[in-house]
Amino acid sequence: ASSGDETATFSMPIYACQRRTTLDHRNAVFTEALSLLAENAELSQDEGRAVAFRRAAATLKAFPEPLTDARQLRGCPCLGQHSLSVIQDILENGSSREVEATRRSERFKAMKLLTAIFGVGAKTAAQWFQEGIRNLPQLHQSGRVLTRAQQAGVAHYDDLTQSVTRAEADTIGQIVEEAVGAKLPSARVTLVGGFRRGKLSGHDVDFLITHPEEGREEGLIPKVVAHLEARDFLLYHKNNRNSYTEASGTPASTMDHFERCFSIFKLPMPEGGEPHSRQDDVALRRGECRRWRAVRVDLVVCPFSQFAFALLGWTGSKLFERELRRWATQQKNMSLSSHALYDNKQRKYLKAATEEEIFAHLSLEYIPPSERNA
Ligand code: 8DG
Ligand code: MN
Ligand code: MN
Repeated sequence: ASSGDETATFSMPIYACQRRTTLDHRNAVFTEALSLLAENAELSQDEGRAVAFRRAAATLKAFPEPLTDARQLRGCPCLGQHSLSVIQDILENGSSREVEATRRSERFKAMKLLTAIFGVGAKTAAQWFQEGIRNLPQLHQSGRVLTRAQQAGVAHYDDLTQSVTRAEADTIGQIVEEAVGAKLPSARVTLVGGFRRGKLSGHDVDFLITHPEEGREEGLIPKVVAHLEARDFLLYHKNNRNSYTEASGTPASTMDHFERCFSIFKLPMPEGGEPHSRQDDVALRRGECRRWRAVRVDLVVCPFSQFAFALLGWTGSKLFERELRRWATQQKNMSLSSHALYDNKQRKYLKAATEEEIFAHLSLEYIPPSERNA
């Protein structure tokens, strides 16, 4: 293709689930800018815009070389006018005016701070912002009645806004395995979420639990929670019972129906370890020594026959998951969830024991977890 210019064009597949996206890539300046706009759209509950920016960011994460000229992007999918103008602005001026204005805006800062409270979503934060609440002291002064989750979120705010390390995730993994093993021997615990994708830190730790004899896993969460509570490992938990039936499994949906527990762990810290948070500094100045920190942990239990689907669904990234479901619906006339894959044409469920089999059912090349960082 010699059209008279020297920039090579890459052909990039449209869906993020057709691409290999590793954690390290060449265009962080651009992906961070677009991700901030996506986050802002999410905080404004503008889902359509948020997804558009997420997809644009994902395209740049998969772009194989540093971007120096917008013409390099010809043939790349999911780059709308708005995203392209942000990219152009950064190429010309080193930063995007819109992004920097958003980053500095009072609303964005307050919404980020408020939604960082565990149990507070964009809707609640927007309501509080409307009422003039901008930070934790103002939230306290307002006398708002908080849910039990939000109370825990406020109490452990500093710890929970500090990222979790891989080492901490592994320690929690041992605690969870011990508890699960005590209640249901030969149950399997798998680390999922960002850590399974190779991330070195995360906002929480996610575990998927199953047992090779289907049915044995039923009702496991309350038992494991009781075991953890007796050993003083839990600061907060909320259990959900399994509500899945094949009828509720289709159509493809983001929310699943597994038995699960959203929790805050009380993680013992190594003696004499480095202080982790501002709460530590305060404690240390008071001459106290902090022996633990709070960490968000998600526990999910699935029946063995749904394990591959649950594993795929809980490994993420969120955009990769969304793109898988979009591919299934638009290209295959199938419905994918964390429970099952339904073929609308054959009118039947397609079984799978491994993630590889699910990709094969979807006629997609297998993408390993470390390359699902879209
Ligand atoms: P992070 O914690 O390091 O920030 O990143 P992450 O591990 O990728 O994000 P996450 O918010 O912990 O979510 C991990 C995966 O779990 C993600 O792909 C989406 C999935 N997930 C939830 N909630 C639900 C849910 O209710 N249903 C289903 N099917 N998946 C969910 O987080
Ligand atoms: Mn996670
Ligand atoms: Mn999670």
